[in-house]
Amino acid sequence: MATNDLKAKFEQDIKGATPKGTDTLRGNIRKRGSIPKIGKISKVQLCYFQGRGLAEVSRTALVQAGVEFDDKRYGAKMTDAGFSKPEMDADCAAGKFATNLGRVPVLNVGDTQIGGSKAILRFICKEYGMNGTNNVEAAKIDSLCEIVQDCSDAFGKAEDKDAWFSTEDMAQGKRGLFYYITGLNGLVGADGFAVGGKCSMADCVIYRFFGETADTAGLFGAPRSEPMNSSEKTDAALAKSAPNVAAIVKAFGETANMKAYLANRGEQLF
Ligand SMILES: N[C@@H](CCC(=O)N[C@@H](CS)C(=O)NCC(=O)O)C(=O)O
Repeated sequence: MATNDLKAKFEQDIKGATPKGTDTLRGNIRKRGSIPKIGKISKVQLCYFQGRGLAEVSRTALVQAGVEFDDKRYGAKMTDAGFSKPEMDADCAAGKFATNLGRVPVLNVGDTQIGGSKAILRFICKEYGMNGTNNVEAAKIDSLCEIVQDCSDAFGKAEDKDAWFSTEDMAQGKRGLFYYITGLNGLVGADGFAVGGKCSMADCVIYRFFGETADTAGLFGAPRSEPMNSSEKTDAALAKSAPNVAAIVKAFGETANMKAYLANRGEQLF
């Protein structure tokens, strides 16, 4: 079937209409509990705003896995009356985000709507081979993602952001970036991948937190967005104390898929 026909079929499916021939496919999805890989067109749609926020890490997971997906992005702007997002509101009223309580991100996979940024990321990584090759690797990946989350939470709470980058104090209550990245460095691979010598959810999460930068429209803050508000300081800290983590960030951003995605990502609202 020609690519355009497949795309039209996909769009009809997303709208709820069932084109001829999809019943067997849907039957197969139910039986296998899995997404069909139909050549280069997969029936995957990720809905979020025209910004990075809670969806970007899942977008990059799909990108690294080579999954062609409908990257549905809703516009939004700040007005005197508040946050305005009419298209998203209309789709919300139509029940399109019910599984995330009317919020985004939502992932549509065939007939299934998956709500919640973390559930979406985990699903994508399990479905597309980015969650390790056994339960032990999966647990390591999970653990690394949690450590990055701990680091992110601690950065958010740190009152002195300069001390965050400089302190080497390891005592509870006094820890800064150094504590997290030296520990993380010892847990990840030295080959540019966090676990198992291949790209996994942990690499996606590490890149999102330590590597992701963008010039944005600044809808929710500064237009220039950098890891922990400073690529320079983050890169210097990784180079000094966490070369394995630095190598993961570099390798992740330099894949052909990521380069193509970033070149075409377009303007970000935030
Ligand atoms: N825990 C949820 C939070 C979802 C959430 O707060 N989404 C925001 C965008 S970042 C949203 O849809 N806000 C619009 C609204 O609540 O109407 C997740 O991780 O998906």
